[in-house]
Amino acid sequence: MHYKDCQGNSIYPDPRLTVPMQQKRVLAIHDVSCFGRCSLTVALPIISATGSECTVIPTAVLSTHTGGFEGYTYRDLTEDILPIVEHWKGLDLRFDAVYTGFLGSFEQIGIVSGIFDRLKAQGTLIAVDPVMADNGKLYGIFPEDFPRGMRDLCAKADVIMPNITEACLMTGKEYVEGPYARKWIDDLLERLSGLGARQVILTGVFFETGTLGAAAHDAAAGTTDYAFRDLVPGYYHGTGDVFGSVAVAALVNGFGLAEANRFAVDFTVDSIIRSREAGTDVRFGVNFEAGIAGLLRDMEG
Ligand code: PXL
Repeated sequence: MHYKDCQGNSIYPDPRLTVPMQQKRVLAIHDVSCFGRCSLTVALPIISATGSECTVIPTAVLSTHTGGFEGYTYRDLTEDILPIVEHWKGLDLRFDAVYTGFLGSFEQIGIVSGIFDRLKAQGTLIAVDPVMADNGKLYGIFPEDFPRGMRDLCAKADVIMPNITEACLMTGKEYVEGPYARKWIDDLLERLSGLGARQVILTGVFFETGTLGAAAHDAAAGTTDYAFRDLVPGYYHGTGDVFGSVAVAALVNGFGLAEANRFAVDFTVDSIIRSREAGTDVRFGVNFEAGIAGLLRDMEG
């Protein structure tokens, strides 16, 4: 991985070390959608493959994700979440990151918020993807005031990763379709930072038709960096989770916000291209698996 000292010199592998550097541990709190690559079936392989231990709390088990399938099963696991964390008490577990995505109810948001308080230690990165909306619309399964719950959860995070729709819903800015003016994106990033998180990665950004990417804003450093690729037409499910998982994996491996954003954009777009070329049903998620070896090589630099 990419360990550097304050002068930017590589310190791994460090010849002075007789034991390997401490492995990072990430807690991923998402649902298990059994089919349709998203949430934990994406986060677990990506975070593990990039060298971190990936501990999980499944919040629900669904036969598929809710985007475009009829008649899916939904086993809510809200009651199991706190007992899982309680059981860990005696194990003295420390987490380098806690990463949350799709949460099914206000109650789950409240429980996860309490878990942040319990598990946050020095050096724990709290990463929240407020999964709830896209293309200007809140997903039909959520009540209209759900953005308020996600906004409160984002206030407790170190890094948040909304798309433009989610960002607008949480900040009260009117949603518009792109291409966006730079000032419009700057204002949205400011509003998002105002929710409380130090770092913001905003997806779905484009200034010119035919491109698409994400903005990485660090409020403390006063920086905004962009990563763009050519637009691949079509709407592919699960790509937000692919994106978020790579960004979290990069951040825990010591990359900066702008680099994490670049890794996430490139990995997600390459996965979309593979699935598009294969003609895969867009509900089935994207072929990220074929990109994992390359991601690992790129992160090892
Ligand atoms: O990819 C986000 C996601 C995760 N989990 C479930 C979903 C969705 C998006 O629709 O339905 C269950």
